[in-house]
Amino acid sequence: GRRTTVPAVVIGSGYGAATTALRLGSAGVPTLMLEMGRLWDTAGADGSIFCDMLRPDHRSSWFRTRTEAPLASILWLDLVNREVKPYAGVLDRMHFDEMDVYVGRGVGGGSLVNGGMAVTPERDDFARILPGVDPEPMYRRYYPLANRMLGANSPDPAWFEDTDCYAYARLSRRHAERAGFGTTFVPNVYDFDYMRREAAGEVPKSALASEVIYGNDHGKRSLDKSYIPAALGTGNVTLQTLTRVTSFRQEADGTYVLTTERIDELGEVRGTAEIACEHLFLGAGSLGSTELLLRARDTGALPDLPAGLGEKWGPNGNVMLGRANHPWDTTGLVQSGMPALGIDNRHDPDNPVFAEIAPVPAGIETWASLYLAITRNPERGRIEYDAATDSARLRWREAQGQPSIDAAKAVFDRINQANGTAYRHDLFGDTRAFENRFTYHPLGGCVLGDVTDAYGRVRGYRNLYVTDGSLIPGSTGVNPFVTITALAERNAERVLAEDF
Ligand code: FAE
Repeated sequence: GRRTTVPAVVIGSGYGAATTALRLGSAGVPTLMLEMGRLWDTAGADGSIFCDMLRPDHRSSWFRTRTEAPLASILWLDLVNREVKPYAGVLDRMHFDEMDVYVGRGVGGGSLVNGGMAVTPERDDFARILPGVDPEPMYRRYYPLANRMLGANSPDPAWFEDTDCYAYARLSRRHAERAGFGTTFVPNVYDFDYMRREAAGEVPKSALASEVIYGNDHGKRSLDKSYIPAALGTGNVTLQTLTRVTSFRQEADGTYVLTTERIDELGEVRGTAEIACEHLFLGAGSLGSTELLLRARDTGALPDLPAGLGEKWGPNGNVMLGRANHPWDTTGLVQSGMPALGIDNRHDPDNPVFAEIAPVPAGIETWASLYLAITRNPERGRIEYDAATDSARLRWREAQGQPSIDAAKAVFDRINQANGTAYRHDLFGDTRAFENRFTYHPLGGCVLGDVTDAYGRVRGYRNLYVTDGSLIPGSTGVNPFVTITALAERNAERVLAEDF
């Protein structure tokens, strides 16, 4: 293959990568962003950029023959999954032995598929999560900056109390309050004014048309509408899509040389190329960045990478569960795909839980209330490099998820008791009430202060950085993307001031 040389490369285009690319570009550093997925900016034959959750097609999934939705069934019927043609679709479910990890694929990474919940952790929690980071500038400068850049906003309270599309959230709030639990509004990057106009029938529907997890045609300020156009607008950032970094090495003069593979949307390999750079930023996500570094270390390309690599991985204590609603407690046919409320039990010393009240945008009355509970499970797994398959392995045992289930159960048992309701056993393929064999929130593997210094510089090598969720040791107690973004802002500022 041919070889090109650029001053800086950013791998990936999720929160950490997009933030870093903007700050490099703004500082005048010519930067190349490499993203293995496609750019999602053009409508297909049906007039839509993305498909919805109810009629998934090839655009939904990263090279699968069948979709793999998180809610496997309703009344044990596999109503949601479909056969699809293998394609560079937007949602990937990475399979490991006892844990699956959902990630976004495409320009914007997880921001394309996620629920948009923009949560800033409480300051005391932040100090516990990342003890090596001074909270003062985080809360004075970087969290507000990240929230502003991401477009976090909140619904008009009067509209929220009135609209049919949040009947499900108000019902869950009522049930939680009856058991003595408080709820809190959760800011979102989905434009709530656009959603209000959707509800009024004034604009094309997205959040109100079951668009979530496979992308949103309208309303959502994913990274391809915020940080990434700002980065490209500096004139110093170039984006190359459908390009996967397979490995990298370092030459004697310190130059990093990446091996990349270009594919087309059907997965056909179109060629390989080498890209050389002086500064290399890894923003390929917890699994992606850790895998690239482990491969570099264990194949001998970068033998001095630290021993802590791959450690302190966690699923952010994720547990999904459903409750059965009484027949008279209907939630309506239209549910906003963007969550707006959380049950806030974070201050309980025994069972700290932050539970997002999740939609079931099935277009039918399901009599189910769904939740994604974020617990503070202290268990940690490990990512390893498997030489035989040349890929990452996630060492996480299903039993390690039990503390998450215990904490969620303590909260939702009380909610069920106070309301005379029960768990749903028909949602996750078998009869389990709690599903924690997958996570939306993979965190850790290149932990700040262990594998990197306090600003994301990888130990043992110069001009090599980690910028994404792999910096955070396994848990944030709340949804993670604002923290990933704020941390990337902080680290980029320091690195630009000192290393360029
Ligand atoms: P990420 O966004 O995963 O970006 C990594 C990028 O790198 C991806 O675009 C990859 O395709 C690309 N990549 C990987 N490997 C390579 C390679 N070798 N070569 C080239 N490119 C590569 O990383 N979080 C919240 O805070 N609120 C929510 O409401 C929320 N809901 C979620 C719902 C779903 C269904 C999912 C899956 C996640 C959700 N999350 C939510 C989690 C959030 O999206 C996630 O923490 C961030 O996206 C992680 O950001 P990173 O920068 O670490």
